[in-house]
Amino acid sequence: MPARNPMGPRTIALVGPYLSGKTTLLENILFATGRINRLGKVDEKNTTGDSSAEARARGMSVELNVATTTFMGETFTFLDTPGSIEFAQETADALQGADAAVVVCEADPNRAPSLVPLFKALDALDLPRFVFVNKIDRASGSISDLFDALQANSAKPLVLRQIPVREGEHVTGYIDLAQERAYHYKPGKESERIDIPAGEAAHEKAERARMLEKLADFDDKLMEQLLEDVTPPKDSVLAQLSKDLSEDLIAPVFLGAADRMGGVHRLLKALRHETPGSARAARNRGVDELGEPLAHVLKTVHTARGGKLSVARVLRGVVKDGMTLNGERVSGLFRLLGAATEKLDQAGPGDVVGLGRLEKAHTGDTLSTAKGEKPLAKAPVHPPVYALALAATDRNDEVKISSAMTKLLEEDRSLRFYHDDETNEWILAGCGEMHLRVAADRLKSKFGLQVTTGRPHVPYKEAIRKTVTQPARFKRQSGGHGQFGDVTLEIKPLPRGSGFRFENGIVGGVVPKQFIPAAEEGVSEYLKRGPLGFPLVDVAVKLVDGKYHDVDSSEMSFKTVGRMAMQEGAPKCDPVLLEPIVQVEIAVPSHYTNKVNALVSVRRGHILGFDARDGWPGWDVVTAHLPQVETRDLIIELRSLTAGVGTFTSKFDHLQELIGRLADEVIAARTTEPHGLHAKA
Ligand SMILES: Nc1nc2c(ncn2[C@@H]2O[C@H](COP(=O)(O)OP(=O)(O)O)[C@@H](O)[C@H]2O)c(=O)[nH]1
Ligand SMILES: [Mg+2]
Repeated sequence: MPARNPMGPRTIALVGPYLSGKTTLLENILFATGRINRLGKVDEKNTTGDSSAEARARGMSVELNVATTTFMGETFTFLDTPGSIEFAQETADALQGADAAVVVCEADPNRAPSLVPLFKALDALDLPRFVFVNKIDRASGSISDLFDALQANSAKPLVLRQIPVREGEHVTGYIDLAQERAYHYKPGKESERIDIPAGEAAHEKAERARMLEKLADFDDKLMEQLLEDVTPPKDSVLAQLSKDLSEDLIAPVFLGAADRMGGVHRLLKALRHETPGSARAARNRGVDELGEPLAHVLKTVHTARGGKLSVARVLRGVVKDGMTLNGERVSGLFRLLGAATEKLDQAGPGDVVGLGRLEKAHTGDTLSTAKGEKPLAKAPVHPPVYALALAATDRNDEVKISSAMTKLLEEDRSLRFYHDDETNEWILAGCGEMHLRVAADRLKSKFGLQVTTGRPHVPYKEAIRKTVTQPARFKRQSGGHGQFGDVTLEIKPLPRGSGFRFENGIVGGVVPKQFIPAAEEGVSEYLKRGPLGFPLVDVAVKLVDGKYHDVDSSEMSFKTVGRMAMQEGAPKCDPVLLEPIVQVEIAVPSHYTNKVNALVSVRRGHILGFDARDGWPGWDVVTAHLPQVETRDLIIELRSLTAGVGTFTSKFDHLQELIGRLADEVIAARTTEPHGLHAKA
């Protein structure tokens, strides 16, 4: 019998804070649907998801897990996303390929605010969502308090679909409000139907009425029925629930205990009945119905065996192994189960598959057999908030590291790797310390390359505060013809931001024209490292006098004497350290704004103002000037102050004098430090 599958294959993203139980839910779904026959546990490090060394070592997801299964004859691909904000790019890129999301959260009202950024991301994508309140076995408070906390953090109206059944302290099952049936959880199995416990009947009626009232907001007929006290037929209630979900008007809330398969079958049935087909996602992404085969890349992996795999969702037509997409031949087409792959011949609309060896394809790319296909929108790239300086442990590995990095950057759009010319360091930047540590670990596990990491240097500069006139003579007589140069320089401070200015004040040809650029070059060379050990800026140097020798003077001797005059003169000019100040914009929920103000002042910052965050009701943006050195670990403190949701962006603003103990420390560190990496972070 052919499978009933009017919607085609569907894709469900499992999203939510880390540790809420997404990977556990995926494992239980795969077991419940017969895709795997051994149920793993995250704590025992044997789940289908999180199979990479980096995820196993941390006991948490650090990348997307993709698994395709079938439930009651219909194909579903689950995208188990990492919950940590540091890996949010994976999540954002994956969401581009979803028909719906299951927001997995813990049964704890205090944690509800951490869902806000996620709900907002789903709103922006117009992505239908189910809320799955997990770990209900541990819930102690009332379900309505929990529901109210969730609703307070979701712009989308939520509809509670189940209430818990308790035995003593423990939640052991649920009542389905649409069906008005009660079930008892059975670990590892589908829940068992029971009678609605007598003590819960009144609660059930009250919550069901609340559910129907919400639905009535979107349906006049239901509203009339409720006003006239007519009980609406169950079928029409269910139909209404699917319609409202697929139009993204409401989000149903289900309960469960993923680790014992509680609520998993109920959730699967809801996904099967209520998730819209891939046609909606294709339409939403602007894919025309007619045209050549088209797929959207959700993730890029360089597998351990060396091959590149592009995880892509087919949105139109049939993609076949061996077909040419964007000018490259698909070499292998796979159905995915975590790290395992199974070869397929082809994939149709809605399918999520791995495509082998498309070397030019990147995450977010639109693949097609047609030339000049209009590219679909990519998820925005998360800005970097944390950086590490990176050096090869073995210098011979440098070239290999940069080519391995190219691959890691292809896998993760929020990673950046670049050379900072000011501090002469290679910088790895991204979304947090763990994000970067995982990248460094991957260099080792995937490519066998070891690196040393440290805190990046801050590009301090220095300036002078006094004008000095300094003569210098360079004379060397070493048989044959010697070297001779003589200059007098006036070294003068300039206002902040002026940079370096060289003036020629020579009259009467005491220094011949052709030697003057050479003297300037000597001065410039000196400026790279001033008296305190940092680049010297905001200075005017005027060549006011000099002497030359017909035979012995050369460009070389004037370059040398230019540098010598600076070496002798600059230390007498009252040098001062300059520290870079950046302008930061810190975004937090407004009840944290006071904490941010305190944080800014502790970090020697200066508040410039604050404003409501555009498009984020209840959030503020604090604008401030902060010393750059204070932003190196700002994100760590900011996240710990704001339950993980605070973010910031920064850009260079100006240089500012730094004096006293802090300046002494910076100067001492500079003069003792070997070149390159220092102070391990
Ligand atoms: N008590 C309880 N623990 C659970 C439940 N689901 C998951 N866990 C545990 O929660 C932890 C985090 O689970 P995991 O699936 O890795 O969460 P993820 O970060 O959302 O993928 C693991 O120790 C799980 O065993 C549940 O329903 N009840
Ligand atoms: Mg996980």
